[in-house]
Amino acid sequence: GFVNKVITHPEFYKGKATVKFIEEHPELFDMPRRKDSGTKLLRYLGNISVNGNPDVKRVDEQKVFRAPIIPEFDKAGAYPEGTKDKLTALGREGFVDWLKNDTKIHYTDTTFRDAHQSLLATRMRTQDMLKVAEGFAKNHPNIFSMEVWGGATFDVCMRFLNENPWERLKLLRAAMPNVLLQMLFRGSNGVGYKAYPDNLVEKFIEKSWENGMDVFRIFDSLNWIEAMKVSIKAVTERTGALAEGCICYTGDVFENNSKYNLDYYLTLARQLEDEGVHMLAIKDMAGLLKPKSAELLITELKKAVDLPIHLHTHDTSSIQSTTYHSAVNAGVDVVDLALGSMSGLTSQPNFNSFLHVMEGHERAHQFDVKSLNDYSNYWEDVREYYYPFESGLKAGNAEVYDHEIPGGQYSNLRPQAESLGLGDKFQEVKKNYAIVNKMFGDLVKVTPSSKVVGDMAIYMTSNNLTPEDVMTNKSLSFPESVVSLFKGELGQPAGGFPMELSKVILKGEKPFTERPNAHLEPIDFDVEMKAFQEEFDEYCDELDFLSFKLYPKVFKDFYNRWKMFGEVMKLPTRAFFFGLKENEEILVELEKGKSIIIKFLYQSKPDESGQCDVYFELNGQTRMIRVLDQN
Ligand code: 3PY
Ligand code: ZN
Repeated sequence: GFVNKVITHPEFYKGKATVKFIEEHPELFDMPRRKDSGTKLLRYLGNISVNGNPDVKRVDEQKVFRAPIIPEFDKAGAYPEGTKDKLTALGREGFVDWLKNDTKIHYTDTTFRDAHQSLLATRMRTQDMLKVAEGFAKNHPNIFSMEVWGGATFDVCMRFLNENPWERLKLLRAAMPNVLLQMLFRGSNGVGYKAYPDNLVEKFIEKSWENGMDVFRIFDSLNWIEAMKVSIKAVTERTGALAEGCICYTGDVFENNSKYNLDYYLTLARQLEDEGVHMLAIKDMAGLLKPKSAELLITELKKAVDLPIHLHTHDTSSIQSTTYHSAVNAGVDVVDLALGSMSGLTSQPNFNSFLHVMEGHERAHQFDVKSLNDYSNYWEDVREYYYPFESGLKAGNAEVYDHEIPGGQYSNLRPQAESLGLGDKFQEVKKNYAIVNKMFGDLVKVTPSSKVVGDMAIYMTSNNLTPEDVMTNKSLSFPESVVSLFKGELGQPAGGFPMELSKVILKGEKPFTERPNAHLEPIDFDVEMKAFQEEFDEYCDELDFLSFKLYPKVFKDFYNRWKMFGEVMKLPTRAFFFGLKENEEILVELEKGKSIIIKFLYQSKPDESGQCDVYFELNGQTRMIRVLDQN
């Protein structure tokens, strides 16, 4: 039946099929949803074992893995009271008052989101988080929040991990019911890279709240408050969650001549307060905030607004714990840290070590550091499975103050440059990044505006272009993202776009200055949901529909792989990325209390048509899967 349909398909048979084959011919895999999950996983493992995981570009056959040790916790015990319970008990205003009046410094743990987004290309799988989520929430209920969702994770879950991001949220919520869960939200760009219709943004926020989200950190990639209003209002009016209005930090607050001076930040903060946010975040995505600047900025913000202040940075320069120390002295309320082995460099500063910085400080907050070290050790071992996604950065770099590349982008840029054959021109890419920023009028650079600057820097590097070439060479066709930015599709930067360059890039087309979302038709949820269910079968719910509306192509591919391969999120991480070795056996828990044992026996050499027979044992029964060898 099914497998036969595939292997006799002319494209597949001729050996032309690639991984894309599956995505382009979903009709071949049309079958009832409840078809044996074990068989689907065998199909996945057979494919990975023969052809490798297409997302893993480099396999180290010598790599030795250690078994991560899950720190102990009281499995039967109740969850101790945490910040989520406090929010429920006090309500939003009461909670905010409590936070403002508490003299202790509070911590957000970014290990489950920004840390792996910035160090491991966002590839951390839900399973590795879930193994320690309950224990962490029970052992460290005094954490302010766990950043677990949003940013790039939504896209990457579907695109590369074959996971449903909503399922991740629900599972983490269930495992950590006592502490606040936090997400990063790109304002009118949602968890994507472009503007979405307002009512989609609103619905997304509503559903995120219903499924467990407590704190929405809302920013705009050009710090354009206009573009944040819909999201802020959605959180304050449609949910019981905390709206954290977020200002992105760039340049240096001491530079009075820059448009990003102290006044700029204070004005934005007041505007956000007027919009009704519950907390204020300063998001230092590139790690540019120096200790003295933090002291000035936090001190003045505290005077300007009556909101708790949450500070976020990246440790690219390697000195950002000193910045936090200054910020704590200046009265910041919460800072973002990552567990030791997932911290540093383009990630957040080291949680475990920072607790030692705070030893003896009047604002110290007691945490069990020994236990946090156990969690750090767990992540140290887990991180090894993700070695293909390591950026290769080895030490802090002071050049960040020149190029201002955000942490998450910096760790990605070298692999991106390498994939375009610019591996030995990485220094030039960084220089061009700074040059492009100047040409563009000095922008706030954070997803998605940072991507545009990066695209242009790579474009100029690969074509050997100078700024003069850009202005004078009429035949250049600029990257699509650059044209879109200048059209106004990501909103308006402080001071507007440079006019001359704008004319060159838009080649006469007129830009607009109103909100990009204002041009987008609202979604008719009833009508479109129906069409969606018809296309993707009735099991796809409204959450899947939101995924589809945000990322149509990514969702479709994800859905087709899910039909083909089933619940791959249940596979152990090593097997998911690297397949199984001969005689290797894994236990896969399909649902609570229902596990299967899969053993890889062997694979035949490919026959004339390129097919391999891959033999497994599934719960002791021998099973064979035919896989086309694409090597
Ligand atoms: C994101 O938008 O994903 C970011 O982390 C920006 O810093
Ligand atoms: Zn960040």
